[in-house]
Amino acid sequence: MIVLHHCVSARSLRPLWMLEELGLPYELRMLPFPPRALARDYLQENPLGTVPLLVDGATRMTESAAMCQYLAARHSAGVLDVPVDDAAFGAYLNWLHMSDATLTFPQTLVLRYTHFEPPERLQPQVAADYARWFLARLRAVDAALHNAEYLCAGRFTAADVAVGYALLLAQHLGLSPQFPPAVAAYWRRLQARPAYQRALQVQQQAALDQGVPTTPSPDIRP
Ligand SMILES: N[C@@H](CCC(=O)N[C@@H](CS)C(=O)NCC(=O)O)C(=O)O
Repeated sequence: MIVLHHCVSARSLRPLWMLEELGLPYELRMLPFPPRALARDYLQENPLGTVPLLVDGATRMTESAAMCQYLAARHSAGVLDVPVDDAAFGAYLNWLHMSDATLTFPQTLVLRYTHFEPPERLQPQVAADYARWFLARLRAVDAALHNAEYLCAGRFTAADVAVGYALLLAQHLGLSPQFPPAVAAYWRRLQARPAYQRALQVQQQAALDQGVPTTPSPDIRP
């Protein structure tokens, strides 16, 4: 049984959404955010203190985009993955990596320097610069969607889940009104997917059942 350690609407939503897309059995272990401070025992499971942590037998993973690739390749050959001999394989990997390295990363600086640091360490200029950085990087997503419904391979893949989470985070940060029209329409398409909606419901119910706050992690103000 796959075990996923998760905080509400943190990056661990990527593998949760994938698990729902694939209809796989899994156990969801909810943590308060940030686990590093509020669930110290979790450091024994993952010394980084971050979510997600995905455990599948002897496999332990701590990178959300890699989990999307792993689950797609191992559990949905030809459905949500793109095989190595497909012409879109390189684009698929590029989107998966871009989802976190280029699209989520600058937003974590916005979050940190707008909300998470103590008042004397807040950095409005850093936050504004990295919000602009993120919106500029969205141009690649916008260009890919001008003549396509999804990012690559002419169909919905794990890359759309990974990039979709970056759009959810942007929505929490108040950046979604600045999405270009094609990105806004794509984000609406992704949110309409039954598996995405199930993932949101499942995390809400699991948080209630496990006594963890239901506030989305990006909205928490320490
Ligand atoms: N690159 C990693 C980043 C993991 C990460 O930083 N997760 C955040 C939540 S979105 C976290 O756990 N932060 C808590 C902390 O840094 O203590 C991934 O994509 O999974």
